[in-house]
Amino acid sequence: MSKLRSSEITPEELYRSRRAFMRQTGALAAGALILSACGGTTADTTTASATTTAVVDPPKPGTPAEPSTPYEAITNYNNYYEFSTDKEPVAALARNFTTKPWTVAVGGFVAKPKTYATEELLQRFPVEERIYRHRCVEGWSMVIPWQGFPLRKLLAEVEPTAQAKYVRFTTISRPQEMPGQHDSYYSWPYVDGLRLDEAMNDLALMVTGLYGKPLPPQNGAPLRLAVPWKYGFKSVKAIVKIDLVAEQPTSLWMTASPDEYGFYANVNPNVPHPRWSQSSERRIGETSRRKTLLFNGYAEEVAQLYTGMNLRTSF
Ligand SMILES: Nc1nc2c(c(=O)[nH]1)N[C@H]1C(S)=C(S)[C@@H](COP(=O)(O)O)O[C@H]1N2
Ligand SMILES: [Mo]
Repeated sequence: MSKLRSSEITPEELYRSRRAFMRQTGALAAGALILSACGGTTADTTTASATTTAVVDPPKPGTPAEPSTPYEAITNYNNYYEFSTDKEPVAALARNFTTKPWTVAVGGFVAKPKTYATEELLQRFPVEERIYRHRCVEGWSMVIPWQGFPLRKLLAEVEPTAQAKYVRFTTISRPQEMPGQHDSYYSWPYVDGLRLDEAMNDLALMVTGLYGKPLPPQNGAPLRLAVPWKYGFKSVKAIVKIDLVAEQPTSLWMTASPDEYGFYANVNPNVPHPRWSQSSERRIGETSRRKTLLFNGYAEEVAQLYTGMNLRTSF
């Protein structure tokens, strides 16, 4: 993101992304000429949405439910710098990424450190569907039907001790399969973290699936985080290590660009990124921008975590 042009907000990029999006959803196959007429083509929302039911944030009375972003878009427009700093190539580059066998080691300040195989996690923690808004710091968003289990259940099982104040998530190091990890501009492996009470919030989800299918590699298989009230970069992919720590972790993004990315990264339309506004966003599949909501619309669930904090300065 620090190398990123503030691309998401230029009309040219908007056009290009919409073309790519339509190609992915098959809209172009139906005829490129509809491009100019397809402002928010409702056809965009009709694909592959077989399994959606439980909406985590039910629509307020009189408000239409937000349709889930098509599977094709969620799985072909990916930020995953281990593979590429461009979104479109990620799916192909990640296709043969080895996700089995896989273990995640949970340790640090815990009474019962444990290394779990993915299969064991799935056995121990019943998988739920959570349809979450996903807001990237670059200014685009999706609605994603994840499957997974609340992180709090996993943390409870290892029993954090009194010294544990933060949780640090680490992505796998595997440069032989992840070409982006040869780019020494970034401090691999990808790391990010949460305060312990944030991590214990019921919304924080360990994701194992998408649209009722196993999580594809480009979306962070076999295990990634979804923290829907924070910018997307907090939702770490391909997690192999979860450490309970005493000090606030320094994320890859804080290291790469400390003036632009902080630890909290709560979605906040009132605090601009140094290079662009955060007041609105482009929902993938829509043409006009929509207003970005404080805490990405999850204030009711999480605002109490930040009582007394200055949300303008604690980015
Ligand atoms: N390991 C890792 N996790 C990551 C990233 C990354 O580059 N590497 N990108 C983040 C960013 S910026 C976003 S917006 C989301 C994108 O998730 P998605 O591709 O499933 O939509 O993943 C986040 N998690
Ligand atoms: Mo992002």
